[in-house]
Amino acid sequence: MRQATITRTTAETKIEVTLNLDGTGVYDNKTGVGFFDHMLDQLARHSLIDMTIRATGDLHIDDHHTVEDTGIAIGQALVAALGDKTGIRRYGRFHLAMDDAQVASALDLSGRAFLVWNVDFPTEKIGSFDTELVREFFQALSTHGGITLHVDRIHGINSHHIAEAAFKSVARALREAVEPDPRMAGVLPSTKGAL
Ligand SMILES: [Mn+2]
Repeated sequence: MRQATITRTTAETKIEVTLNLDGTGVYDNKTGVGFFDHMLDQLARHSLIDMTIRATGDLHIDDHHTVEDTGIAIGQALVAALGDKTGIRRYGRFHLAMDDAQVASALDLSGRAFLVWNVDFPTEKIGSFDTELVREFFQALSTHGGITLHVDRIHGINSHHIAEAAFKSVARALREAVEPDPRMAGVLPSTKGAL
């Protein structure tokens, strides 16, 4: 079964993430940060990865540690659930339009963390949420998931739409990359012999 549970506890946060890569996009995400939950729900729904997340963080300081550490735990859970990556498509990409916003994502489950982030937000806040935390989340996901991740905002004028388009576009790219490739059953999609 391609599923995993990661529990990560620090002085700043306690996070539990359960993923099932072969799911249907069922989610139950509670981090105490409303907008972030809304984004995590998009990530699950559009990647078809079942996702249960519980986070208790130092929100009296701000949302930063909770968002970053959730990204770390999701990355670690992805690595655990993917195992040796035999038979997966490995690559994914998706241009996603949402109202005024268009975001393009391309990723490689390479084991090599690299984030290219070209997503600017017209506002510093979405409600009480700091827009700079969107990058923090994807940086943590890339680093701890061993993902080469490129995300580009093509255009957009509304910060909520841009953030949501980013999460949905990464979700669709991730769906493609983690999917079994029927032509690659039992084969590692690399000439190096390891991913
Ligand atoms: Mn929304």
